[in-house]
Amino acid sequence: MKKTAKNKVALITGITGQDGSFLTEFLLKKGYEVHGIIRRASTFNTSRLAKIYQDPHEKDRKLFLIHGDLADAENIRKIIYTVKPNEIYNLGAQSHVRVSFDIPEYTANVTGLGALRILEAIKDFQDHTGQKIKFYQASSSEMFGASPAPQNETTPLRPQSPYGIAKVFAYNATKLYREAYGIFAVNGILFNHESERRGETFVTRKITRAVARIKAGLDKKLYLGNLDARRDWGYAPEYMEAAWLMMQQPKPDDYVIGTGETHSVREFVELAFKEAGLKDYKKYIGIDPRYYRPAEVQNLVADAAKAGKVLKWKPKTKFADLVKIMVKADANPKKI
Ligand code: NAP
Ligand code: F7E
Repeated sequence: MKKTAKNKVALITGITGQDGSFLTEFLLKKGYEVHGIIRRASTFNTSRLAKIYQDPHEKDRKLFLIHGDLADAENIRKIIYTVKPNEIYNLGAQSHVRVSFDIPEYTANVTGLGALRILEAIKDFQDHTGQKIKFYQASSSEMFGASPAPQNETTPLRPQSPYGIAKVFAYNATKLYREAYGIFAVNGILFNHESERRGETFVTRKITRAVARIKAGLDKKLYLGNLDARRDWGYAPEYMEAAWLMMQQPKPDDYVIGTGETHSVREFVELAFKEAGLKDYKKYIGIDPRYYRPAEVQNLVADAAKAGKVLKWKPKTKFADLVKIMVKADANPKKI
């Protein structure tokens, strides 16, 4: 029987993250059965899934959460053999660039080797069962590192962080398993994408939360690092649609996804404060060198022409609207 979206099964690593939650909503709407790997934590870590959570006792459930970890090959293999997914989206990672300088080995293990563990399990599964599994790797513009902008699928990879190096490893493993074993494996090379669900220590969300707290009188200052770094910032839900589109193509390939616009951290700060009605942003900003990185990626700008042509994907949310969405969502903070 040919699988339509209505009876397809997806397995997502990193389901509790920003992207995982948007992708899950998107796939459930399409009729997929979605299985997500979550890490055991001493506190609830599924808050981003609250809206779509389904109780294990519900009949005709479409969302299933399973404990696991990308560092545990045996567990990953067991999950793949049990779930028998049609599509795997590998979004799980130690995804913070600054933190990767503090825990480089852990980052390499989870962000780099994690992808290899899944690819190996897919290879074995396909050999033993004859059933095909498609694989999506969450590759990153951070892999381009020091390569001048704009960056596309042919730009040399010159990573500037342990995170970037780990992503290059996973990217190359994905390409190799596609070329050597014929696995349908794609790299989505996504530039920075943000949302109201962005982790609180990434710069955009750190700024929009601080703006709200300063406005409410809960904080006086926001401490940041390099204000001159430039990023190509888009809106996360749109990027997850692009990931899905890559998996629906007749042939596996790699695609750059981004807006083609670049803005500095300083511009983001200025606009976010202005959006909240706080005019002189400089009054509220302090520079703390602890947020500098031993090596920095100065400028990222996506050339996403291939995705436009092949996937018919175009970004919809522009920079100013993204800032607006995030400032609005963080308004009225609770006192903590
Ligand atoms: P995120 O919010 O930091 O989410 C990361 C996810 O990975 C979380 O669900 C986290 O679980 C999980 N995870 C961390 N360590 C794990 C481990 N050892 N085993 C299993 N799962 C683990 O990241 P995101 O922004 O959604 O990004 C999704 C993916 O895209 C990541 O691979 C990231 O590197 C990549 N990427 C992101 C961007 C971007 O701008 N957002 C751009 C390019 C690529 P917990 O909730 O338990 O921590
Ligand atoms: O930093 C500068 C910082 O941590 C953006 C991840 O999703 O996108 C993300 O990585 C810029 C950098 O994101 C602070 O130096 C200044 O130049 O928000 P960020 P990132 O490093 O670009 C890529 C594509 C990914 O793949 C990653 O997973 O902002 N910056 N002051 C600061 N950054 C932070 N975090 N905190 C500051 O106080």
